[in-house]
Amino acid sequence: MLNSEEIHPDKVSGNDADKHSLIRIKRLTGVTPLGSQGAVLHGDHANLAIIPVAAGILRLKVFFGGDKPDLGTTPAILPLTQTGDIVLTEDEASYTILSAGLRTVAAKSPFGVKVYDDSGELLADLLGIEWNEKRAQTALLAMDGESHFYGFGEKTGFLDKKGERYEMWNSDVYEPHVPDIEALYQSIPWSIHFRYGRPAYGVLLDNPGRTAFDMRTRADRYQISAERGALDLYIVQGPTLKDVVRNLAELTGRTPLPPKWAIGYQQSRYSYMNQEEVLKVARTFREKRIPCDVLYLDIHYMDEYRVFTWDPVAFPRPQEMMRELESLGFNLVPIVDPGVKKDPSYPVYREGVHNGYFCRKLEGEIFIGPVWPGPSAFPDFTDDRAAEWWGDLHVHFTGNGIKGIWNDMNEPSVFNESKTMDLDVVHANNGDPKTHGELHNLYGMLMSKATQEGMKRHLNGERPFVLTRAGYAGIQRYATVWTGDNRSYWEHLAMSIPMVLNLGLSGVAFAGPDIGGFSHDTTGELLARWTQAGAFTPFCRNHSAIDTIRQEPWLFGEKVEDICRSYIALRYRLMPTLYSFFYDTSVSGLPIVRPLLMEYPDDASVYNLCDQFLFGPDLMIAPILRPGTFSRAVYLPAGAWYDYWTGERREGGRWILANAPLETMPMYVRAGGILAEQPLTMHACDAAAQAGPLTLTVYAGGEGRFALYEDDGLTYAYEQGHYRLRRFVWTEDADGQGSSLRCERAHDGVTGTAHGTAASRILRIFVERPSKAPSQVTASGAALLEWSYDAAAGRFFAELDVSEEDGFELRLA
Ligand code: MIG
Repeated sequence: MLNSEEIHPDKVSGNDADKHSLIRIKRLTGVTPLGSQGAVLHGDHANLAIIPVAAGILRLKVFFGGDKPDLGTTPAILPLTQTGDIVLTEDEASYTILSAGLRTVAAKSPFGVKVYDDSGELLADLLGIEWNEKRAQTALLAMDGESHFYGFGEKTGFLDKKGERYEMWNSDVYEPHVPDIEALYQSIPWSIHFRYGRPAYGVLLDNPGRTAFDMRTRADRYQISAERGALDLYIVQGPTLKDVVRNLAELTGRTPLPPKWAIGYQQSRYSYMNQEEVLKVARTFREKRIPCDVLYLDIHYMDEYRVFTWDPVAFPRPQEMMRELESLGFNLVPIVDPGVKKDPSYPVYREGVHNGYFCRKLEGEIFIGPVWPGPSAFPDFTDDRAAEWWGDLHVHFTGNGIKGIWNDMNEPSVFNESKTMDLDVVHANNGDPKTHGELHNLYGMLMSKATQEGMKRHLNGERPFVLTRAGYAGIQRYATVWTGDNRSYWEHLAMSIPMVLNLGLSGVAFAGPDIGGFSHDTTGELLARWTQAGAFTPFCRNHSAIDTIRQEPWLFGEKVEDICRSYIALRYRLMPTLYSFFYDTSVSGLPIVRPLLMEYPDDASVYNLCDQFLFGPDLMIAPILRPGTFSRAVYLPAGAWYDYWTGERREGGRWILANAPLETMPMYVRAGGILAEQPLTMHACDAAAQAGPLTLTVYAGGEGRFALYEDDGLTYAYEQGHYRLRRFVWTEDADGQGSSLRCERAHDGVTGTAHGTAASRILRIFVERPSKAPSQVTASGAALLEWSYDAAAGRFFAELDVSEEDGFELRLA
């Protein structure tokens, strides 16, 4: 414990900037064109390469000495090929580079770079580049009183990061979810600069060493700095927030479609201690009819924490356990840490040493650091040979029917003073050796990449699931992210929302916190409220720490159990909607859960609103975030909204007071919203869900769009076109006399039931509050089996047989 001595006046040091003399580019002295790649601007002390890499994406890389920059990237960046011409011109005061979507003007003296979009609006305004004698470099970018900041991956605090400073250095700090923590498990060096009425843009710093984003120190500029290695920036054009995030996806990729079971509810505990306990938890879920898809094995399943082993006493017959789990419809996801026990009789260690797969010092000595198994070696995932070896070790799991892996401690976390690997370890890096200090933030992502690719090699065409704690930009291509060791605090329930929203704005759509909280003891009320909110985070897992109260949903009395059951069930009923959102993010890169600002970028009141969020574009989730609280203020943006529970119509553009007894989490659907539901099942891949009728609910009062995506939920057959995409469009006649729901089959590659989706399906359609009581209802392209209108509720219902049709139109008049 610290006491007040911590703030002793003698301890307060001066500002770092005073201690170092800073050098900066003052003026430009010349230019070297790089042909179709871009150009190099020569400064008085350093050079700046300006490389348009894709439409609307500009790379700016500072380098010292020579004419040619090293244009290699980290694996975060996808291979991009610039299209279109680059035109370089010079006048007395500046150099101008025209490229697809952008105009970049570099002023000669004093030096500065302004990046404009093709409508002539100023995006990034780079005021300067400076560095100290150790060549720690900083880019200074203009901001003003109207600036707001988003992104930064996994960070604590509120949605808008203005006035904050963050470090990017993957860190395992226990219980780190406090506002002043600057570095967490994930490092996504990415900021979005947003101002109302101005085009938004983002900046990615592709440097996996220690970097920082400072929106705190100066009022008129924000600073992006790299302690070592290159200042390698990507300016990403908007103009809207959505465009910025879509363009980021061009650069760092999208979340591939997960297996459907991985988007179901998941239950974990540090640890389920033995085989019998695992099965008991599984059976209890089924007995209690609480839907659940996945159970987790934390570190106790291993033989003295040796990775790729089973504890022979606690887990004597894993195959038998897996068979029962499978028959109950569960998947099992075991934890895999990177540390390999230093034990000369342990095959994994021996193989790793023998083949040179472990991280080493320059002199050849293997880096050994203490983690759970005691002194351990760490695979060098920067070496493709080692990564492939590691990936193939997972046959240990796939051979037992395991399809998902949980990567923990992969910052990497080491139980020593620096809390991580020695910085002078030299990673092989496929022939381009670099120190751990230079590559630190890549370690976790490369572990998950090796894991995902290895699992994929051994799953016979099924999609693997990988969950990770550490990551870098691009992690979404390989793994789902959970936010690490939060606590069972109401404050952490509240904080999990902006955290997941900013992860989504950083390219990581598939993320979520430990529902109920990891450390500290939850209460029934907290678990009920957290499960309500958690039912709508893309990743939905209840997890808790050793030595805390157990946290399965049935342990806090009937009322809490009922609440957990009904919200988890709601997630399962909405599975067609959720899965379609996962499809959408896999092609667009847009997040599944969104801050209101993303959908209402002109609304001045939502720039930091993060105690409510949108699930997809139309469904507003307003969780209760405090104990003993049974109502809350909810902001409804302009337009009409429907109370999900009562159907009551509310006018937006205002705050309302929502009623929220413990069993109710306020939810609202935008007028024009369309939600797809299926019959309740106990796990996501249950065939009953595919066979049962699909229900679409249209909330009238505005134009609506929804794309329904279906496939087998399990394999890569969709890559060969075995999926079905239907676009629903709801329109209303201007005179209020009629409306229609059109369905267009955008893709119909599913043939028969072979790929999991039956070709013929009954569609049940509800329309909440059509503008008038329909008297004439017709369908073309589908058989109208029946229809009715409940005048009291203002609800229209129709049942259609949409088998074998290219599309249909349902018309209400
Ligand atoms: O706390 O493996 O964040 O989810 O249960 C140290 C045990 C190690 C940290 C993870 C947590 C997991 C725990 N691990």
